[in-house]
Amino acid sequence: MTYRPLPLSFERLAPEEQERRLREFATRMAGRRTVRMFSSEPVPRTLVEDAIRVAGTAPSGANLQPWHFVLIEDAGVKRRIREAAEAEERENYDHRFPPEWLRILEALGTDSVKAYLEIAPYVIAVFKIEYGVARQADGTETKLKHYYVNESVGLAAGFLLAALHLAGLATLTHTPSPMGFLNEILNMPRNRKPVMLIPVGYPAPGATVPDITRKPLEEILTRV
Ligand code: IYR
Repeated sequence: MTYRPLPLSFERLAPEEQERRLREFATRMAGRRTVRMFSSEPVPRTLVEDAIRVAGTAPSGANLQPWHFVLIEDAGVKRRIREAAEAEERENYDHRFPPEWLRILEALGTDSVKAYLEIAPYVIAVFKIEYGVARQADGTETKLKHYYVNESVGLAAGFLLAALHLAGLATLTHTPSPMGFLNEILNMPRNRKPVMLIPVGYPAPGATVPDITRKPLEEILTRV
């Protein structure tokens, strides 16, 4: 099978317009912060679904789109996820994290209490699809290899965070570890592995964030 070449739809911008658009996007993105204090104020589901549609436009290895998103709104499911995540995180903070990791987390003020998993109106569970499953005519199943799965899902998650931010919503990238419990609670098959949880909503009134800074361009860029 080969793809048919289509004429590229490409908008050539005037230089001033290039600068204008980038300045606006750069300013908006610089204002994005990870939020750990959420309000339970409802959010239109269509906004979040539209943002997930944006995530699905990310580039992926061989265009295999090895991602799946579970949009969790049900209070009972959110509670079960919170309980399971907190149980793992208690182990992490009390026994599994080495001292140097605990020190770096202490500066951020995180702990094993994950109330946002219940308070935020939505939690998006991001899964990677490690391999495809093709059913043969005789009923047997064969695995279809996926390529650059971690890179592809990371890109999709980045698109998702940017889209939600642009829509005026707060997000948090949360990675309870290990998170196999998500397959069980969300009834996902074995070839889908959880990558992260993203609570989505409005910030709680008076929410605070740590006074972190981003590395300046000169530190993150090498010119050759
Ligand atoms: N997953 C843990 C610990 C944690 C790890 C990193 I790296 C962070 O940037 C923040 C927290 C937790 O969610 O508490």
